[in-house]
Amino acid sequence: MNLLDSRTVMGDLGWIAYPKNGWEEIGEVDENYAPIHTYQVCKVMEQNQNNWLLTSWISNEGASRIFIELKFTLRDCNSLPGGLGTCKETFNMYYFESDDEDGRNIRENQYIKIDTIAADESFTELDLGDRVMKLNTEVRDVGPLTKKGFYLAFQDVGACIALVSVRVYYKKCPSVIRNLARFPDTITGADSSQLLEVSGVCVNHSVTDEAPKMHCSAEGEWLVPIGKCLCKAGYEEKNNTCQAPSPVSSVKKGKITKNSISLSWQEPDRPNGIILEYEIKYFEKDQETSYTIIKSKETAITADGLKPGSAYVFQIRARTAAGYGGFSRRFEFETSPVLAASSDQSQIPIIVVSVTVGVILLAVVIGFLLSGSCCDHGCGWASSLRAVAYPSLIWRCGYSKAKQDPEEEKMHFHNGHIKLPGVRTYIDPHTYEDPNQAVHEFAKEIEASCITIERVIGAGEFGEVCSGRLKLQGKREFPVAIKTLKVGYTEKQRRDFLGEASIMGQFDHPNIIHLEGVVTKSKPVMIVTEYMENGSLDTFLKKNDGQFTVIQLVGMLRGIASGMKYLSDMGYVHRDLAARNILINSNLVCKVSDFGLSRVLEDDPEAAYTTRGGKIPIRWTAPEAIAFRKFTSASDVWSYGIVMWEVMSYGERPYWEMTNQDVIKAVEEGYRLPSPMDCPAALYQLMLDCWQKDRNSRPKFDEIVSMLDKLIRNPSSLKTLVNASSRVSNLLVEHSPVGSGAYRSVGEWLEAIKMGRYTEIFMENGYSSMDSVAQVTLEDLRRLGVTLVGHQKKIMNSLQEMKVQLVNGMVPL
Ligand code: ACK
Repeated sequence: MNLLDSRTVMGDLGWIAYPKNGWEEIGEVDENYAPIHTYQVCKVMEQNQNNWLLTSWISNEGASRIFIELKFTLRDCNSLPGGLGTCKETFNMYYFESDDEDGRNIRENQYIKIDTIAADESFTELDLGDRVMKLNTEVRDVGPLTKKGFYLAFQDVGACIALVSVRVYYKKCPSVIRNLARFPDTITGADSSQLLEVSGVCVNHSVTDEAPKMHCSAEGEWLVPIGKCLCKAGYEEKNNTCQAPSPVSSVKKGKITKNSISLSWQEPDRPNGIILEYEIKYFEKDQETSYTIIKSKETAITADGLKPGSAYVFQIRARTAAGYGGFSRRFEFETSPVLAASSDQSQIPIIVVSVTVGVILLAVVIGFLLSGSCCDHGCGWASSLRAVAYPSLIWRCGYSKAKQDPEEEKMHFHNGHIKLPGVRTYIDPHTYEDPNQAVHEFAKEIEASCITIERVIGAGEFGEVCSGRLKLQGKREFPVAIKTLKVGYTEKQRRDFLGEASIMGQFDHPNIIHLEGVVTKSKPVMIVTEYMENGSLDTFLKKNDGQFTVIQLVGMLRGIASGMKYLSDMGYVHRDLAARNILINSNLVCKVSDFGLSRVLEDDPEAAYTTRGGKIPIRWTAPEAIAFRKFTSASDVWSYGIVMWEVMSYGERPYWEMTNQDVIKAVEEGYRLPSPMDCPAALYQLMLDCWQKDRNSRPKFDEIVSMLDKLIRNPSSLKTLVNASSRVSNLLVEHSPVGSGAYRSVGEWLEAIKMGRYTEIFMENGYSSMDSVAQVTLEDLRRLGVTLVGHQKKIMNSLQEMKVQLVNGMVPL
């Protein structure tokens, strides 16, 4: 946000030059006759110059850190005949804070110096002949500011300068909507490393799921989104807003008997998405406190078990992916009176051709009628009869929820009470008799024609992984990832492949990969998920070695911990948590994925799992899970510690090239991975906590999330790094690249720290032996062209570490 831009001021700038014959404004105009406010001074031949140019008062509009961009040209003193003695090639910039414009007359010595400004490029008379203008741009920042505004001043002490433009601005994180929460325009903090925590406000028709927050960086970027809002029941998420499916407007009665009423209706006029199911609420007229809810995927139901000759009120609402729409108006229908109806047998279609078939059908109907009240009375003989009649149906009693039909479920309420299943827990698809039913319980079926496959992005366990686009009815096309099942699969492979979708489909969290649906009715069988632009985290970090701020890395770790907290709350143990199984999107949001290996955590806290012949990822797995297959959320926490280490070391392989057997032995003997380079001490401590031998002493995921939140809120707590000597003391096995013995060559050393790209430059500049390398300074690195700060740090830390090890007598250099 500009506070001043001298190029856009049409009239007088109102700046004052002192003395009057120092800085002078050149009255130039541009091609539109707008004034160009250029000030120049060129008293290079005269001694003791002290020329001031004072700006008018500039309001800081509440910003506490402001930036000043200067554009200027400067004459090269060497090109000035005879001027060398007095000629200068710099000028000074100052500021003075004041709440109002009264500060104008303060003395120059009350101004505070911001910096000496030098030119990157100066020009000579020759350049001018060729009309080459060498315009310099310099930016400085000032803060924290405590008053309402300030003046700037430019002091010339004998240079030949033309100040072409002055732009004063502050940075802000522009208002955005993220995860359905609106974050306001936020002026960045006063400190250049400060992150401001900003709370978001849920957009209309949405409610808080987890309090939405983001962090505004000093650079004006939003970082580390936390929490989210969800559209209220009946509203659907569309372009960062929530709009509801419209209510069902037309309901027709069908067949009516003394105990049942059949209804049908039409889809709402504006479904605003795909209708997943309908909810039909009904109750006996004037008995609203005791009602029944039926859920149906069809646009027709039969409400049975009703009283004869009684009026019933019905209301229907539709559900899309975002939730329920509003209920329809009330529709009232009446059952037939007792005398008017013949009997319940009237419902049995008389299509039987033999007495035997008729008897079976009758048994089915009796079973069906009795089942409506089964859960009210316990699951006695009625359910076993039902089980005989419908052997493939899942029959779940115990919480007032009965499946009447795969497409329909019914719940009874009294005085607003229903015995709901309690806390939502993960259901192991293996508990389903028919795995196909599990898939369709938790995953939407998508028609293959809605998917456009664009390109292959990788190979999965069961077939190719592609990127593409999904166009659902009433929704905009959006990018997706598509996992395919290769042709010629066995039934077991199909089941295992779709098993992942049955697991993923049960989760709904911003840090868990989101399942869009499955294609099972045509070939190839596919699993469609949200698209994560940056792919898997380990590859992404390796590709971007040293490129992120610590806060960005902690933001990634926070996301993973939050996703894992959600999974552990659901009683789900991942068992294969590793950076390769985390996906990262273009906003650097990390999501847990790969639910292939995982198993449910049963109610019994002592329950342990056996791997059904599956491989255990040794380097990521807790010792008790390796030794006696005790997989719990606490063993996931161990793996999380390894993921932290992978993230902080930009995708380094845990325990490097040690063999699995050596890793198991070292860990068992109490050895742990050393801190990654440049790792904040607080983060390394957290890793060590995750790697406690006693699994009960490890932090829980909710504690990890809170700890990371605290660090994000207070970034200065991340400034204390694990120092090189304490890193060395943790090197209990010889596995660090720099600790792995004397390097035979500079090339070998640079390769080991993944800086091999600089080998040639080192050699060309005379750093051909490890002895000469030991003398390298940061200045030398810059001179050699190692400009990336991350790379400079990596090389300097490695050198420092080698020196410490030398002192400790650990490694001969
Ligand atoms: O590192 P990558 O690019 O990210 O390569 C692997 C590859 O497919 C095989 O798993 C990529 N991948 C998997 N799921 C997704 C997804 N949802 N979005 C983007 N890339 C994905 C993964």
